[in-house]
Amino acid sequence: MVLDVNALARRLDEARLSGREVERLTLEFPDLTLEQAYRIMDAGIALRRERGERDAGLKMGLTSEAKRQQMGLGAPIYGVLTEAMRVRGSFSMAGTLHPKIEPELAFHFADGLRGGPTRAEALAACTGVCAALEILDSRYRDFKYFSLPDVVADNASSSHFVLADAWTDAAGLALGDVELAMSIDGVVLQRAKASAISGDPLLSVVQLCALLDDRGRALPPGSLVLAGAATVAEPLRAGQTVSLHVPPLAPVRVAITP
Ligand code: OOG
Ligand code: MG
Repeated sequence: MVLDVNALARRLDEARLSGREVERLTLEFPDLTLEQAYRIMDAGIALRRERGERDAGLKMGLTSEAKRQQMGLGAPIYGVLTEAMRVRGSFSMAGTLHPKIEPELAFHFADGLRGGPTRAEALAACTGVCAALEILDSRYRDFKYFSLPDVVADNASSSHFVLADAWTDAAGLALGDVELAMSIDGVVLQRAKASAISGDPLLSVVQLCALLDDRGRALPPGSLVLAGAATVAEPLRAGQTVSLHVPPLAPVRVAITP
């Protein structure tokens, strides 16, 4: 069977826009490679750009052991974030399929990053860090995909993200030691040190640059980067308030509406 990258990107895009799940692509294309999956992701993002969505940055996925075990997948991947995915204050469940939420850190890079930076180079280029919540959703039936190419083609389950109101200079922080505590309705359900993310969340940025470089790409100026969840994701329900505390960073909170 011939792999039509644009047709598969449209299939996933329509699933997202219509709120109707589809079967994972590897049922039809068992030999789908990771690079083909990234090309499906690129084509899906191109559709969103054609509709006027502007790039916000990139996200790393599966950078913590907790997430790799939750999803049964073995290696870090990346996805693309657009400004249309940014949520402020409240998030509506309308049109979602099976959203989940997870605790993250976001980094900002005013000048971008090229090639394969070291941790020190990534830190020097970093123009701020903040607490972030990522809302995931999968276009696949029951949020099951079983393979890295499936999840990559679906833009690494990206749906939305929420950032804290204030950025902090990363240089003064022991980044691996900060603690992330994610609460739903005031009860802490997930807690981990930031070192759960790639050993150090800036190393997740280093890994992202390597993945981009492998594909002849770089981190564009003005990008934000989600470093990947520190813990497993929690299912979302209307009426919940989700907050993430990562002292000494500013906290982030989102109210979930029907
Ligand atoms: C894949 C996306 C993983 C993370 O932070 O690890 C991710 C998924 O869980 O469906 O965003
Ligand atoms: Mg994530």
